[in-house]
Amino acid sequence: MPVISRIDLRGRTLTTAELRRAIPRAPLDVAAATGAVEPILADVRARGAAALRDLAEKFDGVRPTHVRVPAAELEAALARLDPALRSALELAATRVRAGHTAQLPRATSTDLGPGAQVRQRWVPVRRVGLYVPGGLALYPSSVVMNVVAAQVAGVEGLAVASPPQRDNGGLPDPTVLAACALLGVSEVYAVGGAQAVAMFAYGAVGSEEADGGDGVELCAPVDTITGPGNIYVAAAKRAVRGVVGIDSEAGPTEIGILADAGADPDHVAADLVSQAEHDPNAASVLVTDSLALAAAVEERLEARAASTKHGERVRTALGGPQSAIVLVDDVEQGLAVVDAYAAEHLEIQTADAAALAERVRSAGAIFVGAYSPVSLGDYVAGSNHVLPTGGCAHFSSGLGVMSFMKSVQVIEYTREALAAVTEPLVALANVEDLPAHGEAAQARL
Ligand code: HSO
Ligand code: ZN
Repeated sequence: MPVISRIDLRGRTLTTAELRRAIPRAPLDVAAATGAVEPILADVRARGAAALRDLAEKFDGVRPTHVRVPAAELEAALARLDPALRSALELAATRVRAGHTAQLPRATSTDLGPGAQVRQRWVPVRRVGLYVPGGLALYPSSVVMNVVAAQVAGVEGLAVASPPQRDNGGLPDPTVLAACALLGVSEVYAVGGAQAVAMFAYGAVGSEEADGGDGVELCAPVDTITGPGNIYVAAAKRAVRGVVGIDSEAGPTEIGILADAGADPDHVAADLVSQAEHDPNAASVLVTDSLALAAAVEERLEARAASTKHGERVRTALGGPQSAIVLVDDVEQGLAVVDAYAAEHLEIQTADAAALAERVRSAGAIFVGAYSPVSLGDYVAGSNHVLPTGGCAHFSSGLGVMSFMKSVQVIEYTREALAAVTEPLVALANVEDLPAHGEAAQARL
């Protein structure tokens, strides 16, 4: 069996819908988990910390003494953090902070005539809950991406929840604790899964001495919940959406690479493999007009899959229907294919890569040229690695300061400015059979 399959689009003229279906995606059935999470949400809502302890025992195999991690434990975790890892996290945070500060939106003010003004100002949400998964998908770098974006947005209250670990005395993973402490996050909970989403959405009161006692507010409700998680976390976020804001639902991770004959096949293969090591369902897609490159990449994929640490996972991901080498007539057709695919990550390794990148409408993030691999963006580029998957890049953006901000419009007119538009205002009010609307303006004149 070849390590990756081929899809041949050469000589074909495809409709928009055919183009969008040209590269298959694994279906993600979040709704299937709804039934399982509803009783959990209800339990946490009704019983607060007592439910959180019971659910930890059931799902994480440990009953945490402290639902909220004591400050001393955060400090201890930071003190034990490997110095090289600490400076790597600091570099990541510094670059992400710089990249995100530049995203801050400016207030606008529009004069619509003498004395007629409409303004728009941007405000951060008051309080954010960040979920950090345990297990295979435990990424300290994701803590940096979420926390720094919220901090730069100006969010005042930032709480983190991560599952209690049996081998860490019922506390979350020590690297997560250390990353929180490093970033100045002091409100951390040993709560996992759908329970964490419920706690953030509804808040929770204490139940034992360690929580401050029965009836004492252990965790206040948040305004926005972000962070990745398994299908139960996704289903729980979907269920509380509307009570709180959520970031987009994360599906399996994806890389699309648009490359021509000039690309280095070993670098292309390395990047396809690096995405595939995340998950057996990860998608690695190469789009190229060069048969020679396709063949060379296949050979390099074989070699890299054989030698890399997570070779089995990589083989499963590369061999799945969601991964492929797509052959196209030319770079122009390739551009249409990657734009229709709307990959979470898109690399462009062609002549004139920067000019091509400008023409892409849909991708979570674009990595331009030979020296911008996706793993750079995963960690230390200064961009955010929380990006839309599953084609959501057609209509949504990656995580950034705007994920934690909202705008308020401010309207201020003088008497004369109101008088100048009262006639059309009344006309619109009357046609909608809402004459009191018109009267509200006329009464002032
Ligand atoms: N490529 C992942 C992010 C990540 N990679 C975290 C390593 N750690 C999804 O964007
Ligand atoms: Zn990655």
